[in-house]
Amino acid sequence: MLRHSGFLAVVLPPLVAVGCAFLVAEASAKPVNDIAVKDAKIVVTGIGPGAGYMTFINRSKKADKLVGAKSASASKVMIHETVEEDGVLKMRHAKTFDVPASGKLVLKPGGRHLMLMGLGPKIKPGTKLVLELQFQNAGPVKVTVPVLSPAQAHANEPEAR
Ligand SMILES: [Cu+2]
Repeated sequence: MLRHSGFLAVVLPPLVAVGCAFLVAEASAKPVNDIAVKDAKIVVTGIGPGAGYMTFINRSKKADKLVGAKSASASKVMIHETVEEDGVLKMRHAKTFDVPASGKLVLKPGGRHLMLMGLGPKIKPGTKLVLELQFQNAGPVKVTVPVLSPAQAHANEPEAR
């Protein structure tokens, strides 16, 4: 019994020290950003560009803007909004998306979204890609986003559950 507790006293302090060092390294590697990205997905059909949908949550009391996006997996990531013209829904290029102060912006089918051009053949349902979003105030935010087929994306929508 005495030997046992002696053993613990010797072994535990180094473990605790290693644990703390690890936590500190983790915290400094991941700075808290004012913009959080939730429910992100890229939908691909196999032909044409992929579409990116997600929710931006602004934790800051200052309004922000998405000013650009890029990915090593796409030749270009465009910022698109959907507008109705003569009863027809059309996509058009938007320069920025506003993210309200202490609020959120939802990118969804039929609304604002990202368009990923020139995705390589490796990007297919079941894979993931890294998207780098550039915000005016919050700076760059990197997210790893799952790639889904339209059927998988539909099954994930809350209203379909
Ligand atoms: Cu589009």
